[in-house]
Amino acid sequence: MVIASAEFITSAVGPDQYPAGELPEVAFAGRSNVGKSALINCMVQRKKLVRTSRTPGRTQLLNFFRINESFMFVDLPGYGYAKVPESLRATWGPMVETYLDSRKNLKGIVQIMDLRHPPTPDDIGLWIWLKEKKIAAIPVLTKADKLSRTKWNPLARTAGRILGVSPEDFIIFSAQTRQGRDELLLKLAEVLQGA
Ligand SMILES: Nc1nc2c(ncn2[C@@H]2O[C@H](COP(=O)(O)OP(=O)(O)OP(=O)(O)O)[C@@H](O)[C@H]2O)c(=O)[nH]1
Ligand SMILES: [Mg+2]
Repeated sequence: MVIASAEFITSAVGPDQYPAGELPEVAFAGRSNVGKSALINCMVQRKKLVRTSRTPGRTQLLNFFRINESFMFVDLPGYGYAKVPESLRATWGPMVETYLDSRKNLKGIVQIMDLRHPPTPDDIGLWIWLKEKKIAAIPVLTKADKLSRTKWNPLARTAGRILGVSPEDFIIFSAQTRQGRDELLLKLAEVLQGA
């Protein structure tokens, strides 16, 4: 799959604001600041399609991007960041859960975790929840450029033990070096075709 075009469509909180139409969607989920928005920018090869930030909690709404005029990427707000205001934390859960639970267009989730750290309780919770809901999930371990290659496989094995995933099922990724980009494109094409 080649990504030839990408455009921001809309931000949404609730279902009445989700874009109309039948285009299939893949959503990107993970802890706040893990690199979801940077990963999307890397996939579409645009530096600033999606806003990224050193400060966790940058993405606060569901953001929809139309790709190749034929499917959507949805950037989800991150979870597990304690310092977001209580008011926001109270809306995060319902906002993302309602989306994951009700969105007919949703074909799968890219679950993004930090290669450097073992999956957090929130990561494990989301992973189990997606399995229970039978939502296709692609596990990605990102920020690989921050570690030497020799550390990648041992860390993938640890993450695999924690999530119950075989280590080679992880895509080891870096938005900086584009490590894993081609592999993720292949998986995305599979998920979008409902394979
Ligand atoms: N070195 C390196 N830095 C990364 C990578 N991915 C993201 N970052 C940095 O990590 C920070 C957070 O990235 P974002 O993409 O904004 O993270 P996010 O998951 O969208 O965060 P929220 O929107 O707050 O949930 C930024 O400073 C990015 O530049 C990566 O693969 N390698
Ligand atoms: Mg973001």
